[in-house]
Amino acid sequence: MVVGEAKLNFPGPPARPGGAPDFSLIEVPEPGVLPVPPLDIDAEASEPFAKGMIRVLDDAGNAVGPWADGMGSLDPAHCVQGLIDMLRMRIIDQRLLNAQRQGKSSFYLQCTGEEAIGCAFQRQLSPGDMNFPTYRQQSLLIAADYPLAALMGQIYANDCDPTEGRQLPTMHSSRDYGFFSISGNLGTQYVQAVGWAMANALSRNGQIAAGWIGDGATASNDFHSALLTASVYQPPVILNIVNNQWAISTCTAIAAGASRTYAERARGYGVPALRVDGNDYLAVAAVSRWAVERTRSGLGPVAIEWFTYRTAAHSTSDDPNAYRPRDEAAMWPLGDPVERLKAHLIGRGIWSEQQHAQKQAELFDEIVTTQKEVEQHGTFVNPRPFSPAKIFEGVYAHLPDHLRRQRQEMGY
Ligand SMILES: Cc1ncc(C[n+]2csc(CCOP(=O)(O)OP(=O)(O)O)c2C)c(N)n1
Ligand SMILES: [Mg+2]
Repeated sequence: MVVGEAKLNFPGPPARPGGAPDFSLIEVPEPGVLPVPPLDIDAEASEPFAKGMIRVLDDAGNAVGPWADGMGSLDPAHCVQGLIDMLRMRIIDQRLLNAQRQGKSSFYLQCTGEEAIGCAFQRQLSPGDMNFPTYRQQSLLIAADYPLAALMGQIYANDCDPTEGRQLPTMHSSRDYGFFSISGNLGTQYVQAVGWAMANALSRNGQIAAGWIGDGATASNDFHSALLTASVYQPPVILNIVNNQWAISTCTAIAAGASRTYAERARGYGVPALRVDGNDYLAVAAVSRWAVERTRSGLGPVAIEWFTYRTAAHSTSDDPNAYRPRDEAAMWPLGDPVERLKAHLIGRGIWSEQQHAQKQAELFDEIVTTQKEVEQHGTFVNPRPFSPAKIFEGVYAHLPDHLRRQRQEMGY
């Protein structure tokens, strides 16, 4: 028997600024290897899916394996729509980042590199289904065709903002577009999604919920209580884990601990779980369609770990060059979701470099035109603030007397 000394483990990232990016510990399985499991798969049988990784697109842009054609995601119109959704998302993120840098808003937060996840997932949902997103799932709104003026108005907190200046920029809210109000307290989305799904199972209306959480936030208690509750009551909920390798400046090894994957952790609660290449639009679309079908058929919850990389800063309040090598994003072994889908479509002859450039220019014009219109309604540079009386609206159906008096004292 080996006798040692007790010591603590302090996980760190594989490389720090000034060092060479190191992804040698990341296993990238061949695409096309894992089968499409039966919809009623249980947690035990889902082990290879939770430990492995479902991938469709190979390095040359070919779609391979049973997930490629089995779920109908190769339909040309669907693929082109996916590329346009992601391009639109990327341009909007860039424009709103620039606007914050120009002092026109207080805050912004991009999802660059993660566009495939929200865009492909949303296209598989139906009206009435409800996402419980974090601040990095604006791509769900893009693929739900949410009005751009409302999305941008929310960032400027002007009168185009449906949340009327009450929420931090990026914390959108839209019942009609299946996007539950974002809570800044991470992890809460998971318990809310499970609770909403339970209520909907009781009323038998056929709608499903989707909870969203980042890798870092899986360390919160809410992650665990939501999974346990889902495992007990079997409500119609898809529990998404977006593993983008970072939680602000904290590397994913801290939240992962000794677990091999986050999908494995979910499986430990008795919830079937799959892990997917989140930078592969076709894999995301196919697995999302499978999960939606399973959940809507009353087969209980399912967890999905989307494996990706946060290419941009955490937010406009963050500088990743302080804690990771400058060129780490460019070295990410699973590539860029836009480039990979584009290469696939060009390879199939249903897209071209010329069409791509033209579409990008069209989208840019459309987005800039809307942005200019929305900015006329007020930004931090030309503020047109809401009346302070707004704080008394939108919370109570009937304003309590003490608040009515306070409003009167304020002169409204
Ligand atoms: C309960 C709670 N704790 C801490 C924070 C502060 N916080 C905001 S974002 C963030 C990192 C979250 O990382 P991750 O869950 O990986 O999501 P990502 O930003 O990578 O999408 C933290 C710690 C918070 N908002 N809520
Ligand atoms: Mg993260």
